Amino acid sequence: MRTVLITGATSGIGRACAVSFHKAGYAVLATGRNTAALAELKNELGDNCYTMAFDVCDETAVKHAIESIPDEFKNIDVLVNNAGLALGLEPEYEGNTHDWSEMIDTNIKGLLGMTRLIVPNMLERGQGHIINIGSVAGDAAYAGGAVYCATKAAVKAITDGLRIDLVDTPLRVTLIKPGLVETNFSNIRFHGDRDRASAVYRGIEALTAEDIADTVLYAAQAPAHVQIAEMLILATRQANGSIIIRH
Ligand code: 8X3
Repeated sequence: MRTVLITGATSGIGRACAVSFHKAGYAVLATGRNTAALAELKNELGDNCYTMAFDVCDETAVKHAIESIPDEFKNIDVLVNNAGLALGLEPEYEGNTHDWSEMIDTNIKGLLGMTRLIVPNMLERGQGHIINIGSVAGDAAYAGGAVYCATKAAVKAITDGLRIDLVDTPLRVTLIKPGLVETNFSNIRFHGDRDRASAVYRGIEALTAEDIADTVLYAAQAPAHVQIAEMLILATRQANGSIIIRH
């Protein structure tokens, strides 16, 4: 049985990935900060699911959690670096520096920390796949998104760099770049302002978390000689991070 570790598995794309990979026969290591949501996921998936509560930004907690993974889940075949968030949509000159730090810490440093801890074991075993969740936001900046877009551009560079560093190994590295996905993403971005969050998805059929989980699973299940380097998945009435048609 293959094992997948998914960060940010308590909601949205991460949770949908946990459900999809489990259905596809993987043992799932689901991680996140929300212990109640992790317990609910464990309850839903049952066997072959192990949950670990930690914040990817907390280096010590992450290290401790990874060291304490039970033997049957220890050999991670697929790492899905999904944990990430957007905070705020203000012009850069009015942005909140705490929001910036949290995005940079989670989206960049958290992803790097997980990669640094998990990849050496994959290399020792001569197999593994790292799938990073980037964003259309990493392709070009959009109004009010400077720092979020920068973190996702960093995820693209970090993913490409890792692929270069691992090119002479059997390991594969994939970047998945979702566009407009209707999850809790905007609610978090707008600090719980539900009206503002729901307006983001009004008048357009947005992607679902399951749509993205399908692409992550597709990349993971491609034959060993096929490396899906990058996928950009947009809503049909979306052309990029800025051009979105709402009726
Ligand atoms: C999420 C997509 O376009 O809201 O990363 O930034 S977008």
